[in-house]
Amino acid sequence: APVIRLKNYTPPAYTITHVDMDVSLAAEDTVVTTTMKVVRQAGTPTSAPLVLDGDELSLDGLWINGDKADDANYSTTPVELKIHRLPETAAFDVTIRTRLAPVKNTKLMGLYQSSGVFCTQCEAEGFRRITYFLDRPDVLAVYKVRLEADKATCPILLANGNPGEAGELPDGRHFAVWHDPHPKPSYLFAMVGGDLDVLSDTFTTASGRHVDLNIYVETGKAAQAAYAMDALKRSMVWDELEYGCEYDLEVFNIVAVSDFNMGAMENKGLNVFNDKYVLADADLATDADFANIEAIIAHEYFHNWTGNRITCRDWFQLCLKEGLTVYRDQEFSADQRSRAVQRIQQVRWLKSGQFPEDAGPLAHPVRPSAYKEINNFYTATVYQKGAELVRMIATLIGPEAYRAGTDLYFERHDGEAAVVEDFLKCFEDAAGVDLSQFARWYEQAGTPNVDVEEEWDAGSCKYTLVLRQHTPPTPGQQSKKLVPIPVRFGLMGSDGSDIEPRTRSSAVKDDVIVLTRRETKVTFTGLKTKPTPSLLRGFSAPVKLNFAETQASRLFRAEHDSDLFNRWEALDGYGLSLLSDDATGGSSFTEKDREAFVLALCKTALDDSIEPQFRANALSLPNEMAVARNIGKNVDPAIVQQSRSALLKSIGRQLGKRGLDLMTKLDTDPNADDLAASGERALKYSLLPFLLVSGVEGAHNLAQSQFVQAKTMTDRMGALSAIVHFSGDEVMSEQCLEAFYDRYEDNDLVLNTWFTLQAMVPNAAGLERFERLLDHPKFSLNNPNRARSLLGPFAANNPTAFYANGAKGATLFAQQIMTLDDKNPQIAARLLTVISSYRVFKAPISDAVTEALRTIRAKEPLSIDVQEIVDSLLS
Ligand code: DPP
Ligand code: ZN
Repeated sequence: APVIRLKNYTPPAYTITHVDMDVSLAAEDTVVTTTMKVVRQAGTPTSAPLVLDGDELSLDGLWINGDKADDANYSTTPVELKIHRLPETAAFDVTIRTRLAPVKNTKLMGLYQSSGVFCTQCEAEGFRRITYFLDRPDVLAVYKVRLEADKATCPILLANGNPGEAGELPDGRHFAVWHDPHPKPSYLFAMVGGDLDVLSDTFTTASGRHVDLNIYVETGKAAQAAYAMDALKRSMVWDELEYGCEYDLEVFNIVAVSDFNMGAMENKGLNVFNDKYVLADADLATDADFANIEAIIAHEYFHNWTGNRITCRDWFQLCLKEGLTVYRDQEFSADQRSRAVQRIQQVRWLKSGQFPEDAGPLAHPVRPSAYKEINNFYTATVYQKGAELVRMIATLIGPEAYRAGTDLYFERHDGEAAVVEDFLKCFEDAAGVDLSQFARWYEQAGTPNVDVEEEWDAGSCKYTLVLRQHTPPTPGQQSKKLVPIPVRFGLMGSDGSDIEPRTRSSAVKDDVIVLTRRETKVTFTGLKTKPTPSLLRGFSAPVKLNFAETQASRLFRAEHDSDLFNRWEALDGYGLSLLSDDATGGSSFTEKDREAFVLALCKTALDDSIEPQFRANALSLPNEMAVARNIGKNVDPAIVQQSRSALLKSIGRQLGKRGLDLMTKLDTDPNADDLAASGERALKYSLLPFLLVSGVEGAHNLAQSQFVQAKTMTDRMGALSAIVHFSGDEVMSEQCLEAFYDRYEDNDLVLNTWFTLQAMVPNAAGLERFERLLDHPKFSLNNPNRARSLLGPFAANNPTAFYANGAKGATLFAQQIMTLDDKNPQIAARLLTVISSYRVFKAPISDAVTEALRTIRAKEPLSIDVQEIVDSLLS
């Protein structure tokens, strides 16, 4: 497969300004007739052929300016339609008729059916599976779409934009016309036809525009869309207030489908969602599910301006819309919920998903420079690190200049397909700063390290911080340049309060030290005693901070830091070092250090003056994979697990009856969108595992009664998960799993969580269970959510089971990936990336994975998607 390179970008020779589609929907034989107005671009000779993209299409007719094309004038290959002789006029019409079988489309790209509902997914390159087209994001057209279908099975017919004419047709068919006035790239095209229920509402924009809001769901489930609707309205208000962005059509439609490759898709005026991110009520969804729904509804809505009104010139610029939109949804969630807790969760995700990517064989810059299959680049790096880059810009220039920069971006580039440079230029112009060094963050892969040393001169009362940056090499990028790193900081006095820092250093602006050089030295004066530094507050840059701080100082910060994020970070970092030291037989921690950590953690857990959701996060110790990656090489998963269990037990014993009492006290309101109640539930179920593993008297009974009397899914899942993983009582575990299954057997979304929970059962028993679940009648590779629910967590986060029995799990996993590759290569490739840290494990284990990867590589045919990932993982 060819490698596509950023440096080879050329503007299109022709563009398409108008598209008029007529689609007659049928499962086996959909007919699509598309008339496009083609415009020859300046400099293109009239002899230049028009080359349109296509993928698995069957061409059924071709007309130029309404005349049937002569066979000699065009040719097709599996990936294109080339029209040789064209009218000499600057603009002309091309009409193409294609025939599709949506029911056979297992790749879920283009037009397909999900539980009988016709729907589309066109990002990145799915539109070319519907018609031949200039399927690239820098070709923007106005679309009119006429849909027709059988009225009984498809009473609802939707496309982008505003609704137009609709009516009856003979033979029980009907039609609907949709018109989208905003020019858009083809990846934002969408259409839907099916029998769906709807939850409707309205919204009035700041300037008084009336908007109809509709969320379409499987019949009988409209009530489950209520929280999504509420989140949508809050998103619309927030975007007006925070970014001055108003909605721009008469309707905003969302359709939830059960088979979907991504989380959701921001098609103009017609978002299509994985139903996992729409459907919820207290009995069916956990508090975490609600939070995800809120974030993803907001994310897709925010794309209306950052992605749709201003789109990307080419797919290398994906971060331009995704990094910015993730940052926007993160800030939205922070405003709706607890900012500190949101930040903790974002950083957890960054460190567990993006840092490993940046440190391993799949490392790539936020703006990659080459790819084979663009679907492989919807990554944590493009999304999460991309968001961190926008956050750093906001930190470096301040909130007012940041807002001025985004205002300028919307004003200057509305209606355009832009590049990262355009975006940065807006902040340069608005803030009067030079971001040329900052631009390196977009080009350079790898997580920068910041090594910190401190010096205290008691005689002159001077305290100096020395910060040095270096970025380790990544595949294909050996030497790294210096990047600007904003380190938000504070100096803490001996009573724990912040001291006003006094320095003449030009690297310091307010509470941020900006590292632009290899080494930055900052001296603070006027201090009576040596301060305790709190560095990288709020995780102000996506870097790895190495500071040889004493354990005592860490605990001091955990207790007193005015930055709540850093209080969490201090505990988390302590736990990670302690577990890594234990698992490698190290001697950095004394028994006293260990006790001190256990005491500090319990104190935090039991401290009613701190918000419960924060305490829950503090109690969630680094998982086995985090410890394994931190150790970095030669890891034995069994030993990591033993260390972790031992620590869990110590903490549980220390919590003891006080932990149990606290749990009992946290008897919360079942109202799922009450944030205070959800915080209390989070704390409650983060305590339970400790109490169970350490055998605190009464914990076993409490777990069981919590499960039986559960008032919400959070209660039910919290109790079930603790019972299965920590009670050691197999009989009770099986009974509860069965009861859960009986109750939710017919609810696919809930059943996914039942698979996920069991995919995390450790050791050989977990491997056996995994094998049994692969054969379970409800397991299927056809539904992406179901495939992910079992394969993902097993391969990503359950090392003792995955690598048990000579890494048999790796072999089983490889077989599933190969089967999936024939159906849905995009999902197969994505699932495969979760094992990218396999090389941290000791040789027999990593060798077995290499073997499994070679087996996949030898498969024929093998999709480009999977091939590209396997090649990287093996390199
Ligand atoms: N739908 C995906 C997202 O919103 C890709 N654009 O991130
Ligand atoms: Zn997005």
